[in-house]
Amino acid sequence: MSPSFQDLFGHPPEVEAEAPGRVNLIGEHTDYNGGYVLPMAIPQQTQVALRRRADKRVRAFSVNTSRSGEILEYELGQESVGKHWLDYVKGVTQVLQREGHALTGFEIWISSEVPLGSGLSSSASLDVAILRALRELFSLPVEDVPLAILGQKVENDFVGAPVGIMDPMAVHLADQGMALFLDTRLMRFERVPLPRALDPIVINSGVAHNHAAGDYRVRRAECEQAAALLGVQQLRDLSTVDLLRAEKLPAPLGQRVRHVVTENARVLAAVQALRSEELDRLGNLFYASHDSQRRDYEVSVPEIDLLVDIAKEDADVYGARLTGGGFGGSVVMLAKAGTGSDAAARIAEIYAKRSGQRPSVLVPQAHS
Ligand code: GAF
Repeated sequence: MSPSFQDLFGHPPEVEAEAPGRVNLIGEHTDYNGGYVLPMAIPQQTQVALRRRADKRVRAFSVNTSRSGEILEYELGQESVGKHWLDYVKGVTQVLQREGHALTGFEIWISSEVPLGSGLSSSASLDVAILRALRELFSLPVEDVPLAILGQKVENDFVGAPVGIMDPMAVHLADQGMALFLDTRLMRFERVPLPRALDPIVINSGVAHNHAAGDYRVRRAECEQAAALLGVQQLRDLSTVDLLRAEKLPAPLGQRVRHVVTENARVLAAVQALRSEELDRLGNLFYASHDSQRRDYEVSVPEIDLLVDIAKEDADVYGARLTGGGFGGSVVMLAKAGTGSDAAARIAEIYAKRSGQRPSVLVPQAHS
């Protein structure tokens, strides 16, 4: 059994907080282009427990990496990147202090059920859980959207992952059974209920990704370059009529633009399809999104394509697509209500046999 806060530190915590992982239903690689996204929370959570100290020392323990009770330490104001889970704690304390928030040291216990490197936002879930706990512990005057922005800063400015705003917004503000329709430029959001006729399924391919690594950064840079060449601030400013112009850009910029522009349109169409419960249409949007990620944005891998292809053959599935940053991770699927668990088990079994990978199935609770 893993040690509790009391076992490790000899007293109970003062504050406990949690934050879920997320699955993005549709709207991939649109957030850093000022576009639309449609994530929802998953039941898997990151939990943290904290207690203040009188000095500047932070003493941290993670159930996921150390069952033997090893506590890692650092001094507030002396945060340095270690390419380690402790970076998320250090990143949060550095970002908060730089924003002028007064902290003292603390003890922190962390436990996460969100699988790492699975495209389900394990890191944003950790950032937001720590931010929520510190906000409560030190009564910090931080509102909800600014808290999500701080989560993004931890990733961008400290960890060095050039991610967009979707994940911290999703894990902080999305609800289970409700999609969070977010306009990332205007930072306006709306919660859209999932039809009762749908079971969302998530299957983790078993192929891990890492966003601090090169490919995500390259895609982001390609989008910025394309926007500059087309004379717009962000690719959000383009519509389908601009695609002819985009085709004349040096390869592969045209196809990157095509993905972002068509994906933004698919998010808007998906929100309509959710509201009108047009489930076949929604499923087709999922498949179209996957094709666009596979051919135009080139963020898929053969294992993920295999999962989507197997889903296409399943009579209970409306649609399937790669979710999250890509280069591995998970597939999100929409199945007929009541069939989700069985369909997921079936698809995962075929996939395991054909790929040699060890998939894991997560079936988010569809309705609140
Ligand atoms: C990752 C990033 F963290 C998000 O900001 C987003 O860009 C996503 O990849 C792709 O849609 O999850």
